[in-house]
This record gives sequence, C-alpha cells and structure tokens, in this order.
Amino acid sequence: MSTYYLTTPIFYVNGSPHIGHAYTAVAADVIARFRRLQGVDTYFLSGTDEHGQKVEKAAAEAGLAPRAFTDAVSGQFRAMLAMLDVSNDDFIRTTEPRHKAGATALWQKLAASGDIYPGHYEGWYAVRDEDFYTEADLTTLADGTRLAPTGAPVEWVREPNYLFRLSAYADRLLAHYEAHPEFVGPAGKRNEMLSFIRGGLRDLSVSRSSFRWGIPVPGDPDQVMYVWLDALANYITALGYPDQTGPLWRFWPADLHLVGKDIQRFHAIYWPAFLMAAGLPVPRRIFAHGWWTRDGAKMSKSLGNVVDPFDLVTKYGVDATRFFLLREVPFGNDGDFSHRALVGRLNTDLANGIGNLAQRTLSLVAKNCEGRLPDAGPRQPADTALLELADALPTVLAGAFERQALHEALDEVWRLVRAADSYIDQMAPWSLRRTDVARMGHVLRVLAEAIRVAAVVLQPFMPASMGRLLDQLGVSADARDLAALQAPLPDGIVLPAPQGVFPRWVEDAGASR
Ligand code: ME8
Repeated sequence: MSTYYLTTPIFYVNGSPHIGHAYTAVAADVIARFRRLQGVDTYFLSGTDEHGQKVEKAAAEAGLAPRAFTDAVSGQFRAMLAMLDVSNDDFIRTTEPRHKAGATALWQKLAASGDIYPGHYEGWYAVRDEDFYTEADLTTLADGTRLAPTGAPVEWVREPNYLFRLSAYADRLLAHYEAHPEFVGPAGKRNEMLSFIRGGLRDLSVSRSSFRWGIPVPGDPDQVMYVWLDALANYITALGYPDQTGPLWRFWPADLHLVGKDIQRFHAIYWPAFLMAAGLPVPRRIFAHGWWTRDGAKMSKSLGNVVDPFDLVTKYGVDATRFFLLREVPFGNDGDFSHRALVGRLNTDLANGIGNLAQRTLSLVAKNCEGRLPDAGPRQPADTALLELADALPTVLAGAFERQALHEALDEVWRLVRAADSYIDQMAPWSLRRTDVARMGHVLRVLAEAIRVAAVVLQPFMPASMGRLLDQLGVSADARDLAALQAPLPDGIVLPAPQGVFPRWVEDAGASR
C-alpha cells in the first residue's frame, strides 16, 4: 500500500494562534483527508516549536517560566486544531523528551560526519524571524534602526558557536533541484530557492550561547541548538528518529512539507542539507502557500487587526471558515480576509450553491417519491453529460491535489454544481410530476448521484457538513471513500427528512436557520 506523510510547520508558541496558522493547518488537513479518501496509508503531523530566544522573550514578558508558558500556548494550538476539525495523527512538541533525544542524535550524526564544527558567529540576527542577515539585506530607518527585509528589527550578535558546513552542500542541492523539478512549489518559489543557492551558501551558525532556552548542544553545556535545526528535526523525531526500525519510519521521506512562503528557505535549503549530511533521504516536496492580510492591511498585534480563528469559527462555523480559506485564494497566492468576502462565499457557493441544489433535490424526493430514492432509468443525453462530469471528478481532483491546487479542486466541484443547477432547471422535475412521473424519478436519481459525488469529494474540505449531506443521501458511513463511488446508490432506500446543510448569512441576524 502506498504511504503519504505530510506535515504542517510546527507553530511558534510566542503568541496565540491566528488565521495564518489556521490556514496552514486546514490546508494540510484537506490534503491528508483527500489521501485517506483515496485509500492511501496517510500520516499527518502537526505540533509546536517551543525553544529559542523569541519564545524565551515572550515567556519573560508574560511573567512566566518558559515551561509553564509553552505548556499554555501549545495547548491553545492543540485546541485550535481540534476546533477546526483538523485530523492530525500526532502533535509533537519540541520540548518533549522524544524530540530532544532525536534532535540530539541528529546533532551527533552531523558532528560525527564533520559537518558541524566549532567557530564563532558575528553578524545581524532578528529574534522575531530567528534568522541571520547580512549587511546587504538590511534597510536603515531615519532614526538609525536597522530592519530585516521582513520588517523585523535586527541586533548585532557576536558569540562563539558551532557552524554547519552548508557551503559544502550547494552542488548536491542544485543537482537535487535539477533531478527533481517537483521538489519545490509553486514554480516561482523554486526559482527563488535556486537563485539563493546559486548566490553562494555560507556556513550556517547552528548554536547560540547568549540564552538558555533550547536543547543543549551535546558535549558543550554553554551552547543550545539553533532553534531552526531543533525545529526542523521534528519531522523525523516524530517518526522515532534515530530509530529507523520502528513502525512509523516507513513514512520517511515525507511526501509533503506544507509551509508558508516566509519559511520556504529553511525547508528547501537548510533542511535537505542537514538530511544529506545525516545520510537520510530528503522530502519529496515542499510547497509554500501565501499570506493573508486583513481588509487590505498586514496583520499585526500592534495594529490590533489579527484575525482570531476561534472568533471565525464561533461566528461563521467550522466548515464555512475552512471553505472560505481555500476557496477564496488560489493556493500559493496571498489573500485578503474580509467579512464581506467570507459572507459572499458562504451565501453564493454554499447556501445558494450546493446547499440549495441538495435541498431542492431532496425535498422533491421527500414530497413526490415517498421519501425513497428513485430507481435509475434509461439515460437521456443530458443525464449522461451530467453523470460523466461527476464520474470524472475524482480523477480530476486527484490531479489537482498532486499539485496542491486546492482552489482548482474546488473550481472543478463547482463546475459540477453549476451543471447540476442548470440540469434541474432544464428538466424541471416539479413539472414532470404532472406529466411523466417515471421520468421525474429518473431525473431526481441523476441529481442524487451527482450530489453524492460532490459531497464525497468535498468531505476533505467540509467534513461535518458533507457528512450530514451524505447521511441525507442515504450513503452509509463505510461507503464514503472514492472507491465506493464505483457502485451506484442502492435503489429504493428510504432517505431521512431533508434538512438544509448551509444556512444563509443574513447581515445583523448572522446565519439564519
Ligand atoms: O514559522 N498568513 O512558526 P510560525 C498565512 N516555528 N500564513 C501565515 C501568516 C499569515 N498572515 N502568518 C504566519 C514558524 N503564517 C516556525 C516553523 S517548522 C520546522 C518551524 C504561517 O508560528 C507561516 O507562514 O511563525 C508558517 O507557515 C506558519 O504560519 C507558522 O508560523
């Protein structure tokens, strides 16, 4: 059986979860759920990144010991995943003994191969990014403040520490990029990574000695590991590294690291170089999604305009939130969050789209067919056209998922929804009731089959609502994967009374039920 291992980035616990974290997590969840629907043996990892100067500083500002602080904030991320219906198989914390042991083993392996050596670092560092910068990267404000390209303030760091021989891996990285054009996506990001490598890789400082909140460097108690080496290791420590004989190791190398565009370089350059140095296979693909702004402006704590995922779910519901995040923006591009845009999607695509289509069809079945699913009849060309569109959907979506084109997958489903809408209008089963009852039944059956396909393939995006829709279509819980679509719905089954799946959003009243 084929395997599929995918990961979210592990979230920094310096602050509460926001829409960006929800986005990464929901997108990864949709991909994981689609693989499971395909019958693939899937493993989906998320977790929290808890060490480093940024987190230590946030704990101090909160007046808490780092451990108590990270326990609390890590709990918020776990709660966010549960609230969003994210189906991760494991949740790793970098403060757990299993992770510390694995990261220590990775360090020892890199040291033993001669790729980590003692030296010292002198240069600019941005705590907010946990990243090093050169003079050429910086801009200087009128008051003399120096800023990284990300807008993060930098400080001058000068300390003895250990370096990783990144420079020695440039050629191997380039060869890998050459041999695996799919290694980094989207394509623009691949070019960016290639020019970074071609621009020359300098050895990377992989330890810090000016603070204590980290994993101690083996054999040197004055140093802690650089938080990115510590954090990236989570993808293998969660599988049991250094033990390569355990039950989870079959999932390595990862099929997909899903990341935000700001952290692509750590994943697409440093991480594969660490793995090459450790003699391990590198991940198959690293895909970067874009960033969300709010009402056109960058979100920041100081502007007080950060979108809180808990608020979104309370206000709009889990599935409308999940759907909006993936429908609104081509995956890989930046997007803008606004109440208006979300309500637009909720009403147009969900309430008036698939929700209305299902409600119209199922209430006609309830009223005119004694609540029983009608039998399939002889097919007319319009029936065949609609069912062909539906039957092709799983394969078309599989192709889109292969490229993480989640927006394309949704476009395709909505093509079917629109086609089914036109079909019901043209066939007018409400009139057939008076002229040709048998044909009315056949038309409703075609619609039920088409809606079933849409609901099955939409489960990864909106698990709970599509579950309810499949209940109403009489699809048993064990017949909801892609393979089950090969068989038609059973004739004559009694369907439960139809109930609207997506209430329309009415301003001021919220969602009307
Ligand atoms: O980077 N829009 O953690 P993090 C979209 N600990 N995505 C956003 C976003 C926004 N406005 N803001 C943040 C880290 N993200 C590291 C990862 S992995 C070994 C270590 C995304 O909590 C961001 O791009 O700062 C990243 O993918 C994720 O949220 C976690 O960010």
